[in-house]
Amino acid sequence: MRADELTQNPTAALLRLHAWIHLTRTASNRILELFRQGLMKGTVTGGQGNEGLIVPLALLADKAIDVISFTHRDCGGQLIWSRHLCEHLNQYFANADSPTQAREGNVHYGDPANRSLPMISHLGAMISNVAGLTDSQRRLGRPAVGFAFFGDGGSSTGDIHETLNLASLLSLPVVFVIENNRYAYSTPVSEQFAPGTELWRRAAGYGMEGLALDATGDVLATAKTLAAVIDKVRTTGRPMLVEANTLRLRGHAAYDTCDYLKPGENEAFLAADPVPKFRAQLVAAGHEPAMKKTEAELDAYLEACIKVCLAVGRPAQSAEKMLAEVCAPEAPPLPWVPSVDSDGPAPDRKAHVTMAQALNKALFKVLAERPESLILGQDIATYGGAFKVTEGLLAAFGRSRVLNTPLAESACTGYATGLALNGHRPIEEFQFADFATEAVTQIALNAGTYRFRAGARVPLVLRFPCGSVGLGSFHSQELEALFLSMPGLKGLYPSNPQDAFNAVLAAYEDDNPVILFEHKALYRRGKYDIAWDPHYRDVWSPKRLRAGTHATFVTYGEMVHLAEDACAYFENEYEVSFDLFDLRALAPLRLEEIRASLDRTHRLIVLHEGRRTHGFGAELVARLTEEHFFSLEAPPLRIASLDLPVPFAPELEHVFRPTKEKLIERIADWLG
Ligand SMILES: Cc1ncc(C[n+]2csc(CCOP(=O)(O)OP(=O)(O)O)c2C)c(N)n1
Ligand SMILES: [Mg+2]
Repeated sequence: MRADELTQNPTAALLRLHAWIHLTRTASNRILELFRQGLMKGTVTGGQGNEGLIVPLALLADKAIDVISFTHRDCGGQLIWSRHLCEHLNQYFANADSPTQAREGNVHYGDPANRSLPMISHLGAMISNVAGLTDSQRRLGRPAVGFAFFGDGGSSTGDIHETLNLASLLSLPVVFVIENNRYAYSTPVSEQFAPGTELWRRAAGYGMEGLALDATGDVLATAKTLAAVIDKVRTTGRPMLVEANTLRLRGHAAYDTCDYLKPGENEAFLAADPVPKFRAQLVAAGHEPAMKKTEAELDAYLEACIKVCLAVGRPAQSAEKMLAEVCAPEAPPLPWVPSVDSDGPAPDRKAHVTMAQALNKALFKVLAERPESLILGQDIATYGGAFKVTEGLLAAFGRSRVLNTPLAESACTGYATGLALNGHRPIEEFQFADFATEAVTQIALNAGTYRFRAGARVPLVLRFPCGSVGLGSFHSQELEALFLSMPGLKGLYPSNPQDAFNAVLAAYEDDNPVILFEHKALYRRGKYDIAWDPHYRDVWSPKRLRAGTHATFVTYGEMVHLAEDACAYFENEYEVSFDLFDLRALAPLRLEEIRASLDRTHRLIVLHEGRRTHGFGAELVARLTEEHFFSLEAPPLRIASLDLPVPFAPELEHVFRPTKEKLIERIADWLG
């Protein structure tokens, strides 16, 4: 619906609004009935009372370019944006034709290919994705507007603050809409904000325009206000915050007893219901015959769709298919210039660099050769990053490709995810891996699960400077076990400059979120030659560094160097040799070569820097021994850090983590 239709042909516009509002309300009511009949699983959170907002807004959005993510109150918007009413119903039935292949329930679906992003339960999480995808559209030259919704309850989350600030800072044309129905589940606004709080006024604090509108009143007036907002945001490119007064007529969800409502409150809600008011207004204007005809047609259509969807079978129970679709399939290699630099083919050219410089070279190469790339993070632009890995990139590629970000790891990761969903390929630097815990929801629950939930690709590289170098608990974490226990995330952990260079290219061209673990002690651990390596993708497999017979020794990251020293020691002193493997890729794990080694050596040593309990080594030992148990000649040796927060003083850190001396001692004991 074009904005000018509201004034030039108001009758047609009113009848169209009425048709969608009627379908939305009846579909929502029927879904609730079907749920109560036990035909739908999970839960149902109705949008009854929100139609006066979401229907005009979704009709006015430009569905060819705009970006949106609906909430659990936005049934009307889902119907307008989706391909067919049956798609919506199939999702609720969680049947074989569900748009999420029945992997997600009720409102948790969208159409990422058409820029409708499926919500996750975590309130507030989606709005940064909308901001990112909208920016992606703008970068591609499309005058898109984003629409991001959250409730009065969701407005208290940190993601909301982070994203409003980010959107204003970066001038992202997003309409942020607060659906204020005065309750968060059972909690009234009086227990959410200080008295007198008007949420839309927060806009001023972010340097954006804000306004309040009553979406329970005159639908045409609401539509005109929204049309003006959309036009302004599209033209100015600036975000806006709209607080809409809405209603939640059926409680929080189907199971809600609503006994927390004050006497008379429900009656007051029903009296304010925009749907009968709008209908009465149209009847008074003489439109009843036309409306009745449309209503009858839509009611019959809804029932026909329900019948069709009820006949669809249950989803196939294939573990293989689900497992195969957690990650996007392997993407074809990108046409890199065969050189460590980008100034023409020079496969033989070498560079003598530290690992930090190797990473810098790889990032330079990506930015120079791949127009869809950009990098973001704290202090990465002018300053060149806390570890100077991004030095010089701003000068070469400018601020739109090399972005300093505010301290907002969650929103920045959500923003990067939104960019990635639309074909951009962001590389995000976390100043220290530790701060990635601020973005666990965005990384692990959102970006990592998009593929499984919605078939979307999220090519995203997350750089984690990790490991202990005398900086204590909050600048030293080894987070591979935390993140890689979540499905959908890949992880590379290079131990030297060449692998680090290769890992950037391999991670970059992957269609999934890839965490690049960069041990800080390796950044400047000496200079080595790096060269163009046509087999750069081999970093996804372990590399055998030493051949030996006594045991298979598996490690990664900085520990590779301790292991090398220990292996040399045992070879020199005891004539005991080990098959030493640098794992390089932590997820997915490719253990074939290591298994073959274990078949020869029958003994296993696993070493890593992270804590022992629930550490990554536990998974390695379990996987490698469950198949080789009866051929093992010794219990596996697992060496890791103590189960402590990382202590600060060098003497204490020395006690905490594996050292060369401790390693030799443990292996010597084990050898007996
Ligand atoms: C971050 C987060 N915390 C808790 C919940 C559980 N929860 C689901 S809906 C809800 C209330 C939401 O209220 P509001 O944002 O006002 O939206 P409404 O349901 O009123 O439309 C809560 C607490 C959640 N989904 N996300
Ligand atoms: Mg609410």
